[in-house]
Amino acid sequence: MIERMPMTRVDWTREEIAELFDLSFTELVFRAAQVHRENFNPDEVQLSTLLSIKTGGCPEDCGYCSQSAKADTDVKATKLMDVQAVLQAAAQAKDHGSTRFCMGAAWRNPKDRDMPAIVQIVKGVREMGMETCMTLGMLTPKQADMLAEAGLDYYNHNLDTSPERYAEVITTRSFQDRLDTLDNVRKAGINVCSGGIVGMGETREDRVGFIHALATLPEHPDSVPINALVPVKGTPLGDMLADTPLAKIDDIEFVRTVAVARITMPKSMVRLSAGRESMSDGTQALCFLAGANSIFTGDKLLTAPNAGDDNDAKLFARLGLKGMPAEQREKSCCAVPEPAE
Ligand code: SAM
Ligand code: DTB
Ligand code: SF4
Repeated sequence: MIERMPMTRVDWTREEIAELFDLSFTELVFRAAQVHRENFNPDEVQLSTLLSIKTGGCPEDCGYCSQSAKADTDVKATKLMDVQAVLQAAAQAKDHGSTRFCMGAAWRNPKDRDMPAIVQIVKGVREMGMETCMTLGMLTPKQADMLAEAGLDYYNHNLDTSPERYAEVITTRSFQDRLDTLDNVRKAGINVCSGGIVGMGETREDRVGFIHALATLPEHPDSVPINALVPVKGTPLGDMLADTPLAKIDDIEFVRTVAVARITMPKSMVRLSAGRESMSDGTQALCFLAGANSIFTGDKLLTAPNAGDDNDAKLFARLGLKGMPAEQREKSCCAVPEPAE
């Protein structure tokens, strides 16, 4: 396979990233907007739809997640959905204007017996002309190769927070486990989608470390989801935020995080992911100005509520934004490698 060359800086230092965060807000957003328009059409936002194809009962203990078997939430565990039911949902998403269909499973990792159905789903969604993305937990090199062969376009696997905070949020796997799966995905030739969550009571230094970890991967993720924690009652972090409301992230700091992601990873799609449902239109507008250019559409994420198509249509009309055509994204994004010198 041809080696893909990093086309943007992957040698950011923590100090440089901290300095970006420290800029005045107007200067930071101005710089991010400039980088955004040098690489993308700033009026276009990619629309993706999410579907939980296997919900709840997950053996991992991620402190934010409603689907962990260790959390005390209302989420009911289900089996992997039927292939046909998934394809039906994908067709509906396409009718609603989505160009990418993202599927999530509450697994630590897929079992080998799950792989034939997963492969059928990827092939089926691709045949409809949509981009496919999956997030299934940790992958072995062999599983990553199977997904690549089926035609999977993207694999989502988040680093979630800084390496030093990781063990406070999740104890059932390590930061290195995450890096290993990202490596397997990249080596299989699948585009990487990796980001994380802010608003988990972390410090500014953690946010610096989180962006630093992403921006210094051997190659920037093609897509970087920035989630704002959706606090879920019965999860350790949801309960922590309910007890200490002051730990909630400030909107301006959230926009700063988006802006720093845009500046340090100029060619990546920066996705304003979970948390939009409780975000004001003004904050979302600032995120788009600061370089966010992808969202999840619809009323539901995996288990948590999302902003909803009606609200998004109104917001897009107010802001003069439009959906990004799939072929446009292909042209503007780092997913298309340049030949090595
Ligand atoms: N089990 C797989 C995994 O962990 O990689 C895939 C599904 S998991 C739900 C995908 C991502 O959703 C997590 O890495 C996390 O970033 C995000 N997420 C989960 N719960 C969230 C919450 N309550 N608020 C914000 N983001 C959340
Ligand atoms: C990502 O970073 N955000 C999406 C997607 N990848 C799979 C998931 C958000 C989940 C929000 C909580 C929930 O719906 O349970
Ligand atoms: Fe499981 Fe993923 Fe939720 Fe963690 S984030 S508990 S791995 S579904």
